[in-house]
Amino acid sequence: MKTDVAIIGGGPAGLLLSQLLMKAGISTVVLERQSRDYVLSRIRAGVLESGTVQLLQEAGVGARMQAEGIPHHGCLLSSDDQIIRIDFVESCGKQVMVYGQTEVTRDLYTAQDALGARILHGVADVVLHDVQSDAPFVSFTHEGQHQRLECQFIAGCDGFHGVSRPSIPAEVRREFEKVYPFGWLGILSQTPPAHEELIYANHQRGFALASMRNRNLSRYYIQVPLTDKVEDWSDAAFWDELCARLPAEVAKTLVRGASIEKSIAPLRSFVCEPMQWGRLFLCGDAAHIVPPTGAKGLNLAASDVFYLSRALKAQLLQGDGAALAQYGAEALARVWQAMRFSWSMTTMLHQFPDQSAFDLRIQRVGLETLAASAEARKLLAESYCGLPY
Ligand code: RFL
Ligand code: PHB
Repeated sequence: MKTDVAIIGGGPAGLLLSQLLMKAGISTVVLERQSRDYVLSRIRAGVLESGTVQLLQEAGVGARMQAEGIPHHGCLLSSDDQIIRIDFVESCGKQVMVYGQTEVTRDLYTAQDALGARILHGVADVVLHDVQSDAPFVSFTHEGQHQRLECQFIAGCDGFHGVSRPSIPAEVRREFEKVYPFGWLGILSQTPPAHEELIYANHQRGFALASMRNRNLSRYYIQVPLTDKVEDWSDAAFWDELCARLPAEVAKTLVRGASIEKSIAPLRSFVCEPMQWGRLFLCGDAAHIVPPTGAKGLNLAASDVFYLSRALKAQLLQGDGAALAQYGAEALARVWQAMRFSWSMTTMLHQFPDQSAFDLRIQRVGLETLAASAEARKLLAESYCGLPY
């Protein structure tokens, strides 16, 4: 098999890259380890930056998002019963779109099918070869057959546990990591959202987030110790703990229901440098992970794809390799901004096991600054809605 760009991983990064390249007349093959149903059953991100929304529109996958997504003009931060509203439109003239990653992925599959995309599911034993040469290739097993995919470039879009990042030699790679001493227990429930905007709650019992997917589908999270298991948490215990952490007036009217999904995600900040090695280019979670507090994971995958698709088009359509040579540096500059933002939101809003009285005062003054200063709210809004590409 032969293609211009071999894409490892059929999550949002891989599918969006394939879509943008194919629309420009560049051929791709996507190799995905899981089945399509499995990829579509993963409940993950929910907030799209305005740049992500624009990119999805440019990719021709914006119609359902425009019809069914919910534009949000602000969000709330609460600390005990004090509530601070961040007005995105007033602060920075932007907004975000609440539309689930599952739906984005479904729309990408539909659009890729319409373009006749080559997406192979259930592939195993993926190995990258001759990445430093002009003729790289990927070997893999599909439906019991050992196969070879020859290509000009390889995009590593295979998430944090994929094979692409480890294909960069260990002596070249530099990894930066911070693991947080807690996780998020999340549930999805077929109930109306607690509030029309997202609420990020700092509480002495721990952080909580009230989010949503649509007018009758709510997504809630609570901070839990890493030792907790999903089985430890009945639905009733989850609702009680969530209500204890949200502002009282919101908790009073919160509608409880059966959980459709319940899972625990650990929180981590991680960056791999460089993001390119020879003809291999990393995109999305394959190169970096953020704690979800800033809603940046999926959006960073989209901005990587923006830079990489533009650079590959310049190279493959005009023979201009300047942007491709700069891909890693350009993407990493934005990645580190999002790292800092996600870390600062996480440290401001969570309870840490070894937190001192000093740390608590620093947290409190962070929230007080947001309450008092329009400039501080503007900075938060700019990062939350997404820095320009
Ligand atoms: P993905 O979505 O992980 O997709 C990578 C794809 O690569 C496949 N793969 C392989 N394919 C072939 N060969 C191999 N050897 C392979 N190894 C892996 C995988 O099956 C998968 O389909 O990465 P991508 O495309 O970079 O997209 C990134 C986003 O998915 C991610 O940043 C966000 O979902 C992060 N994230 C969240 N972000 C938010 O902004 N808000 C959230 O609420 C939020 N919740 C989450 C999350 C990530 C989670 N993970 C990764 C555990 C909750 C969870 C549980
Ligand atoms: C979500 O709806 O899953 C969500 C929203 C905002 C975040 C994290 C997760 O910061």
